[in-house]
Amino acid sequence: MADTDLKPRGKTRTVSKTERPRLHKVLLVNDDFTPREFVVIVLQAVFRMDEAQAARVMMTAHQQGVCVVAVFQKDVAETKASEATDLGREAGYPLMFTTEPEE
Ligand code: TYC
Repeated sequence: MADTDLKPRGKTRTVSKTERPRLHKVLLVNDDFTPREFVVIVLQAVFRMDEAQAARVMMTAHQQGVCVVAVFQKDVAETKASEATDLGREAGYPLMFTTEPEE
């Protein structure tokens, strides 16, 4: 009798790839009202930067309009962006941090 069994003879192998969650950028957006020193203090407080790093990030946003502050998992990025934006709002400034997925 002809062999009509179409089951694979060899061992089948399942290769499971664990995809890493995409990282999200936190962006600092320039505005015309928030004092530079205040932006530096917020960057130090929320993103644990030293004063020199924070001043560089602030100046990049000031000159270019926006600067990447750091990358985190989505929930961490969103929480930190909210915390930092809230500190500005509580002090009466329009300081804005946003998030977006990394490419
Ligand atoms: N442009 C502001 C000023 O001249 C300072 C500033 C820098 C504000 C960066 C926001 O993301 C910012 N006072």
